[in-house]
Amino acid sequence: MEFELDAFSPEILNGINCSSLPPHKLVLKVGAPVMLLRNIDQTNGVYNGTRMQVRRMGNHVIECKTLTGNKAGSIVLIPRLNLISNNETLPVALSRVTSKDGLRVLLQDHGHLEDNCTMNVFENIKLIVSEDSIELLFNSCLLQIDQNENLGNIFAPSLLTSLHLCSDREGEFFPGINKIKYEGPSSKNPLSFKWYNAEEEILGKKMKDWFRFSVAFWHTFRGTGADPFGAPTKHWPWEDGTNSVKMAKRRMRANFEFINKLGIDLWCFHDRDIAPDGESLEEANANLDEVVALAKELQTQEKKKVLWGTAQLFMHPRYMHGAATSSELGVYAYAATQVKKAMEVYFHIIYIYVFWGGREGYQSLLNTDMERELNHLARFFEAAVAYKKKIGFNGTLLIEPKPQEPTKHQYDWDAATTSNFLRKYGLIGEFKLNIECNHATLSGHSCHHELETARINGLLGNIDANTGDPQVGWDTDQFLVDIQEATMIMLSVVRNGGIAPGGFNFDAKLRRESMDVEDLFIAHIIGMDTMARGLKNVAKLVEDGALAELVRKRYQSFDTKIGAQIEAGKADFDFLEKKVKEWGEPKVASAKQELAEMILQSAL
Ligand code: XUL
Ligand code: CO
Repeated sequence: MEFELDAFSPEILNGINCSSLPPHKLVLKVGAPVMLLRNIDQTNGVYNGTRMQVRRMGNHVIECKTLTGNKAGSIVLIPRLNLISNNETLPVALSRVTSKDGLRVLLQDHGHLEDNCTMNVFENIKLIVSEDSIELLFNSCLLQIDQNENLGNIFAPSLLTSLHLCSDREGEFFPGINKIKYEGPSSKNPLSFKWYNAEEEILGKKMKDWFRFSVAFWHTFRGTGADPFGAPTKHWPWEDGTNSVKMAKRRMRANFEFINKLGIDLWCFHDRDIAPDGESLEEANANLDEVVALAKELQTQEKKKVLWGTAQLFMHPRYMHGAATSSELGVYAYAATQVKKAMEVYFHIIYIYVFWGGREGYQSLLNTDMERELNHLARFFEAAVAYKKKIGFNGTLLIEPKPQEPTKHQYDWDAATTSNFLRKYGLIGEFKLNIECNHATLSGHSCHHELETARINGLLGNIDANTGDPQVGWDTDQFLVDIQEATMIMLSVVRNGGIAPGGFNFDAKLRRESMDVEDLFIAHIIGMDTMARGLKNVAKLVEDGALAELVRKRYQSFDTKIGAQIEAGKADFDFLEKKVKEWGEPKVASAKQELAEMILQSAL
């Protein structure tokens, strides 16, 4: 019999057109009456048997007017879905699901499923079982499964026997990855440090104390790999696709395991990336309280601390015109309230509070009162200083300059602009700067330039260690892997005598195409190794002394009595004119730039 059935080719079967079967090919025209053969949205009257009239044909949907049912006369969109799954094991019933109400799952052996477990049913489907619910994640959308429903549409029972059971990730998030150790430059193990040796002493300080490395929570734990042209690429195994407080807490545990395994003691975050925003300020604050309480507990237990924390004043649409520089008074007040809450709850867990003004700037000067906005920004910072003092928070306040992106022009353009702003408004003693390397290059400077500008103004507070791509003009936030750049950065840090209580925060993300959990480790390892090489190179330069000598010699004409008079501001123009007449044409020495470059290279 089977053999005989096989003898009919699909072409012949498709050609059968009889009254009891729907035709193989349905040609629709505008105005044609049709009947739906599947349940799409029963509550809205779009179900198996609904008669409709076609109004318009789109590439992906058909617009129809319903003729029968409880919502007759309404306009509905019917998706033109392919009913045949191209994943052989993916049940057709599931592939048809367009809303969570439409899903039915037969949990034949639910008795065997442990509570609090997550199962990867397929690549894009996860089943999460907890005490009071069973949830299904389908392409990261949460579908709640009602166990009491009549199990009509079926998940093939055989699938359940092949489910891979795993824990709810309250324990180990990075199984198989041990604590990263220093193995030296000859090691070929990607999960080892080749240069960063935490306890090794360089120029009188342990490496770990020069760097005070930190993991940026937003990139490492909230980065999805999405870009303006493409969907998320990262699906970390501990994520359940929700933005719940429960998920936020699990992610926090993952963060502590991650920094522990990397041998890092610090991390950085925004309020809204550690805890979900809420429908109201009260709800958002309650979420933050709950997650921070866990972070505090874990910090104490693991002896970790936050390098810097901040409030996210750029993501929510309310901040579209700015936060402290918004044209709307209510937004200014909301931003103040958010910073106030952040300061209160971070108080005991952070070293530094950072202000980054992604929306503090303008898109057009035609509709902008720049003077007023800058005055508002200064008032906002003054109020933050006052509040910090009021509550007795004695951490450092930093401003992180960035010239643009997302705003066309950001007021904290670069280190020089920001220090001028601080001076103008009498805030210079209250704030320092958080220099980010990719922001430096966006402003047309090198990171070394920005660090030197901050350093000579006594404003170097912290470094957001990352880099851009020389061929790309935006903030790509890559892990810094250029040994020469790292050496220049460390020249400034060593000249500054270190940056504690600041440190090096990896404000850097994996490339979109790197999606393995292991990549998170590798990226931080190479970032840490690169900075360690930079430090070691600076130690060589310091011991060698040739570069410092070159610079000293270059200015030696000022190491004289008259040079000292000039530097002390005691040489007026009449005096200098008298000297020029006495000396005649000055001799000018070579700048020795290539020699300086040769000396630097000998240390790399
Ligand atoms: C944006 C940036 C931010 C800040 C914190 O370019 O660097 O992540 O570091 O808001
Ligand atoms: Co940054």
